[in-house]
Amino acid sequence: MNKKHKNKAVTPEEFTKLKTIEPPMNSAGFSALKSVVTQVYKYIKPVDALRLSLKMNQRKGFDCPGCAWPDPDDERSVLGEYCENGIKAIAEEAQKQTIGKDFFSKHAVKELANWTDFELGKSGRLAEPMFLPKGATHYQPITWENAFKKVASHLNALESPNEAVFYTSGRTTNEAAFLYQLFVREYGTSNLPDCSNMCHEASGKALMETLGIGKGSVTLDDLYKAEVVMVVGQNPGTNHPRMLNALEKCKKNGGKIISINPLAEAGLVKFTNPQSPKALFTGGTPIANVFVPVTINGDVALFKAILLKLLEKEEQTNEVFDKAFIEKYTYGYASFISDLKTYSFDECLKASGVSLEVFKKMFDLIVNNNKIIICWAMGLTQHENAVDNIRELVNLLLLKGSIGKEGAGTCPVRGHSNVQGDRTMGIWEAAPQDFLDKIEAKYGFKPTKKHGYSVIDAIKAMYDKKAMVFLGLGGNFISAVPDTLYSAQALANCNLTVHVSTKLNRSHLVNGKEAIILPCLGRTEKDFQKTRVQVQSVENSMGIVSSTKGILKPCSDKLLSEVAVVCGIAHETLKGRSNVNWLSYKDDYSLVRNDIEEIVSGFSDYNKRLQQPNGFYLPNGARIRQFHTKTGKANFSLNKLPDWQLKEGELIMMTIRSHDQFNTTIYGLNDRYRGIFNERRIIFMNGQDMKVRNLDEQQVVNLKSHYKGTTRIANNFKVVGYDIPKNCCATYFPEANVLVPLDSFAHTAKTPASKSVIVTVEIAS
Ligand SMILES: Nc1nc2c(c(=O)[nH]1)N[C@H]1C(S)=C(S)[C@@H](COP(=O)(O)OP(=O)(O)OC[C@H]3O[C@@H](n4cnc5c(=O)[nH]c(N)nc54)[C@H](O)[C@@H]3O)O[C@H]1N2
Ligand SMILES: Nc1nc2c(c(=O)[nH]1)N[C@H]1C(S)=C(S)[C@@H](COP(=O)(O)OP(=O)(O)OC[C@H]3O[C@@H](n4cnc5c(=O)[nH]c(N)nc54)[C@H](O)[C@@H]3O)O[C@H]1N2
Ligand SMILES: [Mo]
Repeated sequence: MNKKHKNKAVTPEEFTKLKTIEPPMNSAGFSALKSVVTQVYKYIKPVDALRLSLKMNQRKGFDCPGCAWPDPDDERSVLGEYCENGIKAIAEEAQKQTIGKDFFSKHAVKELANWTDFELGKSGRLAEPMFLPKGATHYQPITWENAFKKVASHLNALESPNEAVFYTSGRTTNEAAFLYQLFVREYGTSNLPDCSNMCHEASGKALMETLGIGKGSVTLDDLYKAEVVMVVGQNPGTNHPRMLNALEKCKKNGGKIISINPLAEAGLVKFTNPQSPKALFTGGTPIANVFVPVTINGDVALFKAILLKLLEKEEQTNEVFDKAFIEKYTYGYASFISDLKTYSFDECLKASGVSLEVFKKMFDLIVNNNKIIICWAMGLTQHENAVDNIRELVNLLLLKGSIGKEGAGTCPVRGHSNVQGDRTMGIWEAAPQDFLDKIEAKYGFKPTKKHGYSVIDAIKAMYDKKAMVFLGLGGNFISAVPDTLYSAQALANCNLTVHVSTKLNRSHLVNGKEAIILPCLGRTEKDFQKTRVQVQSVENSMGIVSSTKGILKPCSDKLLSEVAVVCGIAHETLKGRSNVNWLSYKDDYSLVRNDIEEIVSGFSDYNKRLQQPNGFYLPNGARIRQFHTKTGKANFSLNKLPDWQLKEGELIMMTIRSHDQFNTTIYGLNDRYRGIFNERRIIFMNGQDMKVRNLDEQQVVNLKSHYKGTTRIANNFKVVGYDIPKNCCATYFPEANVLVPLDSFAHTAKTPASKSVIVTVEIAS
């Protein structure tokens, strides 16, 4: 048992007063508009709200700081290319209330640690740099200059640069990300863990190996033209609402949508486009033609069942596979087929938890069409066999020749608005050698070849005191990572923890011996530097790079941009031994882009092309059937059925997002589309599973996770009966992260398996 790490303040356990209703089956529409208005007026002035929504995701506007869904190249809605949750993201960032020295002198760190994430977020925008000295109870103000000196002196005091960890969250722009990784490499390490490690790392690994590029292959236009779109392990109604517009367009063009998910997520079942007044009154379009309620982690089994039936049909009719494509572009077909034949359809279907009737409906769409797109997100990537999940769906696309042609391909739907761009810029603990060689050629220092720590390795290193300084560029490390109590100890073991942030969060309160908060500008704010208001750039989920420029006056005059913070730390740390003129970049970001152009392929004429109204597409081999793999072809892969089994009394648990949160930022306590109000400490359970355990609605239970002989406990959750497959249950991230074992992660990708946690449920005494 993990008693050693018991620390209640890391995760407050109180209830807030749950109310439930039958989940509504449609999303967006009037309720979304109402929710937007309430959220916005809570925080910002109506005139700012209007200005922001008109500029959001518009050409020459700012990129929504929410998700990474792309903007249409052609018609952008005049109402603003926004969604309910995008508006919530900007309202959260653009709020006028600020917190600084008065707030921190009033509230001790220990007191704040007892606040919920919702309460922490509501307190306001961080307004000035703060420092927590060793042994102090309260944060106190520090000047920027002294803050940089403090960070530099800690970094320079380490025995090896590998004793420092440099985390990045995916909101960081290309310019800041490029400079940050350059600083870290010149400082001497490649310890660059990022939120991608917990997100689409498994997609990157699987796609690189099979198709030669770690990104998706489709464009928005492909989505409009697809015959079938499979949405697997993704909840777009909440997490990528503008994707529903694209799916709606696809359907209007005759396309069919399949949702593969343990939950009938509202946005996929019925959707009312808030940008279409007519739809508001008519009730809108149902999105999914077939809903396939797969069991948690039953996807490899389901895909194998599909592949087996496709093979059977192919052998009967000779019309199912795209043989010309397979012959010309792929590798490993014969061994793939002979491996597939070792599985039984009945066993695979049983393991997937899907009925034959639903399977047939889904299968008919797949077998009869050849332009197939598969979209996926965390429901596939956060399992131990996550890489297999994705390789298996690639097998399906390859058999159908559904890659590198119009209306077909891979669509891993990214999370943070620039998470894909950060990786392109070199935020990568395992960056390829040719990238490092280019850095050496340009800047004249030799970046270490040694791979650095990913998120899981960084936590272990800090726990074992092999890393002593933690710096986070954005994000909320302690709430995002698995195994909260172990990870809290890891951070507490550090000499210094530093966060560059816009909002107060738990990572500022679960700190090292000394701690610093560096407040920075958000996307919506004007970034005025010496030469002019600066433009920055981001890359969306479909590999399009575009500009972003804030429009509001910053909420405090003591904020610096992320670029300025990185340059400040780099200058102070590497003083006298740097080959880079760090301070020059912060006056004029176009200079950063000139450097990026030389180092990162696909960015020629960066400054010029950024001025194009829709930005520019990065090269994408898979999109044009050029597969840059070891074999030079698209590779079939052999994947096993996962071998986990539940013991008596155990359930498999996924940790998911509610409708009112952006990752660890909690906008509110409701999850409207699932009929949940005013509570986050809940566990969704199947009625039969409740019955055998004698559990009633709203019964208070404690959860225990079981992994390789170790038990982790999270107390006080209320049971909510829900339409979820038997033996499956769901809780919210980050409240349930205490239960996610640090050692349970995707093989080869190390994505924490936070969607397949094995738990037991016990009545609280
Ligand atoms: N408003 C808002 N937008 C966001 C975010 C946010 O928190 N709020 N987060 C952003 C980020 S960083 C990311 S990565 C994305 C996340 O976007 P999603 O991946 O949609 O987010 P999750 O809530 O984790 O949802 C996972 C979905 O997978 C399903 N699922 C879970 N396990 C399985 C499984 O084993 N098989 C299948 N087939 N399905 C499964 C769940 O029922 C759920 O519908 O959204 C981004 N956008
Ligand atoms: N159990 C479980 N755990 C998960 C997941 C899950 O599904 N289940 N999902 C995982 C995924 S997909 C992800 S991506 C991670 C997310 O992990 P993170 O990216 O680390 O977390 P966020 O909650 O997005 O970070 C929010 C904080 O970022 C700061 N911030 C916001 N905007 C800006 C900005 O413009 N600049 C700077 N410098 N700071 C800013 C604010 O201070 C805010 O408190 O969590 C992972 N953890
Ligand atoms: Mo993510």
